[in-house]
Amino acid sequence: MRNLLGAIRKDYGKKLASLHAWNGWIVVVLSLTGLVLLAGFWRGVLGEGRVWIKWLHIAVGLVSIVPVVYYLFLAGKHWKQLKGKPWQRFNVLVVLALLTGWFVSGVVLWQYKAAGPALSNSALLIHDLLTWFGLPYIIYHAVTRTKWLKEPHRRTVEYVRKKEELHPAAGAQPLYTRRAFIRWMVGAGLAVTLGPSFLKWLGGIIGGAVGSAPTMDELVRNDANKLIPAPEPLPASLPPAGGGAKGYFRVYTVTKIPAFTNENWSFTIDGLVDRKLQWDWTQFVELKRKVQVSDFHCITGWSVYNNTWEGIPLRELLEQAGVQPNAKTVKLYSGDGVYTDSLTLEQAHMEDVMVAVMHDGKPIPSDLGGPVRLIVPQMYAYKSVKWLNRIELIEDDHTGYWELRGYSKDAWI
Ligand SMILES: Nc1nc2c(c(=O)[nH]1)N[C@H]1C(S)=C(S)[C@@H](COP(=O)(O)O)O[C@H]1N2
Ligand SMILES: [Mo]
Repeated sequence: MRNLLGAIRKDYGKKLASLHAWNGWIVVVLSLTGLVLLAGFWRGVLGEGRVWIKWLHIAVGLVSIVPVVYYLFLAGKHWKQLKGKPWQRFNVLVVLALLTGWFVSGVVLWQYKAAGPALSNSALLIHDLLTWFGLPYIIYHAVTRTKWLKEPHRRTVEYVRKKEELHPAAGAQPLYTRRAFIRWMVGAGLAVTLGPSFLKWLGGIIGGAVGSAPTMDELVRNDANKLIPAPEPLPASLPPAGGGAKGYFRVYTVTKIPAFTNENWSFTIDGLVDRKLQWDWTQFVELKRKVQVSDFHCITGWSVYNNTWEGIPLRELLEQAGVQPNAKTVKLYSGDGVYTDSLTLEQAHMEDVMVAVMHDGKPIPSDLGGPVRLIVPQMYAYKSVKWLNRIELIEDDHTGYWELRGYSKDAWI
């Protein structure tokens, strides 16, 4: 052990410098991949590629602890060296806190199943929070302290002046090199891409935390669907039996958000059924609905609690259509024309699987999958197909959109 420590401490300066560089590159990769994962926009563009980016992010994230641990061996000496430089010491602490915070919350998110939704939810919040405050900090640090450690003597103005005196032809050594310029550009690029998502995220958090949920109101106000008549909420729905949802939905879609009218909307049950059923909107709002209160968990770590959903239990629709004995799988189609998923017949018969029409007493807005979406409270929300408009009973298995792209078929929470 002593020898190991000795070996690590030898060539201390060089090691610290290369550690710093490695760490910098790790942060760059994690930032870029992380931002792609965060921005809803990329979900549609990347499709399958997104799953690879996720695994790259997780792998590099796990590796990111190595420089931190390695640094701890050098920390004693470094700390002494930074005596009288409180800002640099502060910086070291901030960076260590950021890296460990990201690492720990990242591991929880990676192991979301073992961690459970409540823990994943706080881990995601911490992970995002550290990103929004840590990333600008690190970019600033990278830009303003370029060449620190590597060639510390170049930082001083005297060095530049002396060099000019010695080699006047060479001209002044610029304080900011091409590399620094590139970093600036990276920083500016990040700020431009980051800014809007940050504000949106912050708005959501504040809305969620304060409980006034302006984002939900906004979603309802911006409903692109024009379906008449609006469904009348049952007494258990308005005021919502669950007391109003806690948390906020991140709007996920792999396509443009579709918009429906009475003309282009219908709902179909077909395949291996005794009676193929089809409703238009005016018929569909007449169907007898029930109310349930349930939590909604996305596999990426966020949850919305105490949702009051009003809709038709899926098993009642299946009963109406009459499922034939050879049917094994309930295939679910989204009206976006792309997204599908499936449940086994047994899963589809769970009491709380609902073809939902209202959320907290209001029609489900288009951003959240309205006019009709599926709700499967006991499974991760990728099963909860938005803009649901067709249910087909089939004999074969069906692998859904995200399941084709790496999500587990086992979606149980
Ligand atoms: N049609 C469609 N349904 C979908 C998705 C989607 O991209 N398209 N995303 C799924 C995932 S992964 C989640 S977490 C929830 C998100 O629902 P929300 O956008 O209402 O928050 O919808 C699910 N259903
Ligand atoms: Mo999800």
